[in-house]
Amino acid sequence: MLSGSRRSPRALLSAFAAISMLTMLTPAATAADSDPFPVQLVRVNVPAQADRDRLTNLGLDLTEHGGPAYVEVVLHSAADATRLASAGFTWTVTIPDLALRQLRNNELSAAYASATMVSPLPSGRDTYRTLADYESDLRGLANRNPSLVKLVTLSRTSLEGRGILGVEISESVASTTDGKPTFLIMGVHHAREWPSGEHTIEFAIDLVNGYTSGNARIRDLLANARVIAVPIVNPDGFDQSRKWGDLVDIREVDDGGQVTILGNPGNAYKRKNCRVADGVASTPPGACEPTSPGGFGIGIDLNRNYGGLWGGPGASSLFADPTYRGAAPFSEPETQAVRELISTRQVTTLVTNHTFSNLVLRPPGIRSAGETVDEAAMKELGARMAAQNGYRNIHGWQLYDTTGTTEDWSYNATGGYGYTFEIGPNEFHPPFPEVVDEYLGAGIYTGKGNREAYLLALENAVDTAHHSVLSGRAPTGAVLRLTKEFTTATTTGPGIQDRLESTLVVGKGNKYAWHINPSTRPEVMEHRVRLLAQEPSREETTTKSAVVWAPGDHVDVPFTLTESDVGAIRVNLDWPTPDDLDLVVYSVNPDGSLVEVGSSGNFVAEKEEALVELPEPGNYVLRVVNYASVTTTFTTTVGVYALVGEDVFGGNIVESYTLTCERPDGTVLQTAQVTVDRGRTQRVDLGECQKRFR
Ligand code: 0X9
Ligand code: ZN
Repeated sequence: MLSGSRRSPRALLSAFAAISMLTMLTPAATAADSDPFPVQLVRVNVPAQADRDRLTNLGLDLTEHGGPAYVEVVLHSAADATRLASAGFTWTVTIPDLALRQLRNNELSAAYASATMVSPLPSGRDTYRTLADYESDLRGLANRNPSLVKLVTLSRTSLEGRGILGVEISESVASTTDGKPTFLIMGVHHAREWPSGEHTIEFAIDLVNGYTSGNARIRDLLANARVIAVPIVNPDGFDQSRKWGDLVDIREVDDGGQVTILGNPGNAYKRKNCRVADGVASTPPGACEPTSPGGFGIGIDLNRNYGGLWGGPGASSLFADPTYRGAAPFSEPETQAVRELISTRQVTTLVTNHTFSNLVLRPPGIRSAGETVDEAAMKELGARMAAQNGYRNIHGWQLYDTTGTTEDWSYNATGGYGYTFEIGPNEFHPPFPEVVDEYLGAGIYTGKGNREAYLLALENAVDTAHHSVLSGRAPTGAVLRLTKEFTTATTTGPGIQDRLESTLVVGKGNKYAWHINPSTRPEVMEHRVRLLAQEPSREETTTKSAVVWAPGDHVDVPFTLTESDVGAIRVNLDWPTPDDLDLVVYSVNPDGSLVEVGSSGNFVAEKEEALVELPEPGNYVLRVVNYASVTTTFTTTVGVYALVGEDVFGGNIVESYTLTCERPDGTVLQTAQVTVDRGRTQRVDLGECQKRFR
């Protein structure tokens, strides 16, 4: 038990570290005889962006954990190591044996559980849930709170026939007339990322507890929003990973007192779903059990299977690869289920939880897509969330390109803000105390953590500055239906047909208010598919050395853009010390005055990069500001990127919804085309409908 101590669970954890060290020091055979290669986590050196891109294309199991010059990768077999070495990469080992690590983590989790009666989590739990635990907790929450919580069963079942379950939470949850915006939070697209499910369900329980106990902030949020929490998007994969996570804890002690691990990690580190082969519609019993080291080959990477930009960089076309994108966009029932959920609700903000690397990621997922039209607002919310958990606030692509991810589709198709959280510093499913600390915050984040970050995301979902509202007069009892059909661009293939359709029943008083996403999609608003070339057509590098300066001083580097019709210039700033320089890009007016056209993102301990889209030919100044650095040398590199791809919207930069007003039997009484911008309320009175409705 915590015995009233205010020590964080992680402090408790270190008390048990000594115990686990004994286990670690005991020489141990760790893998099945047939494959002596221990599944391991390694840190691969990628000094340049080109190396990073090359690594992304090797088909290895990349983690989201990386830094300026490395990416961490799971090696599942000797063949993986050979693949890496043959491509000329070097690496250091971070976790030499993930099976041993699993064993140690299980011990630490068990020690925490036996020392804890009730954890400080909203549920009080002190161990990772199994799939059955998730199901009974979700059902229990709904059963105990019928006016506040509704069980949600997504429209498709998994390949092994499991339901994909969630809860919807809102004051008067059964109402069909309130027009509230939806906040969606999800976990476990990737089987092994257990904390992502825990945080999702704990947030749901937190909201229910807060509402029930009269927390004013939470009551206000649930009066104005619907929250949908889907902790396990990939139930088949999770069930394998969670089960093998326990099974790996099979060991025996030989005569010499040495510990031998009998199992390899099995599917404990499985990532994908349980599709056994493309076109095989369901997974026979047992077919998802591990057949290769780590059980890794089977399945589709659900976070590469969404339609947006599907089939592009950062996703594999090979079935056995960890980031296999699937046979077609939305080929998997799990992503179809999420698609249908988002397409039928007005999800104004979503968080999709993953592990690990302490990141808050925002669109776009691919570097060549430039910046989104909502960059300023999404960066700002990202920064506020990151201030709660200490994570870095960056774009999805900043560690490696990805396509076909959840927000690649959801943000582009609906305009709802979307974030990927990469929870935790070191590993996919750490000892349980870390789950507690990441949720509630520890150290300087005590009382904040992901709990507070999610609350900020939920506040954003209800903030009318960030979505749109339709309101007006319409007959009580009529069904309002809002639809939009369009083609979502994929990278490979002709694109997919999307249809958004949601409904609202008009409540008392012959009036309605409906919180929705803006009618014009972000990329249309920005008048593009504006894709930049992958490689620069020209690069100009300038190195300054023997710079004498103090914090606050700056050095200007001139640059002239001679080319016209350029897609973007990308300015990178590099220097040898791990401290902070800033970068601002100005264009120079004919009279010599400067206009700021770009600046680097404010991420800590990262090298700086600024993007100037559609730059005019002319003179520029790259201003290097010594924010807090001891370096006396730095290098600027300007890449000139051509515009590739065409403007598929044909100059049309406004999209509308079709709004119909119907009798409950579906008879359409009035149809209107409705255009509404983000941050605006549009009045639409449905007088014709009112006249004909009875
Ligand atoms: O690669 C992924 O799918 C995510 N990382 S993980 O280690 N959890 O697998 C990161 C996706 C980030 N990119 C976007 N969301 N665009
Ligand atoms: Zn993930």
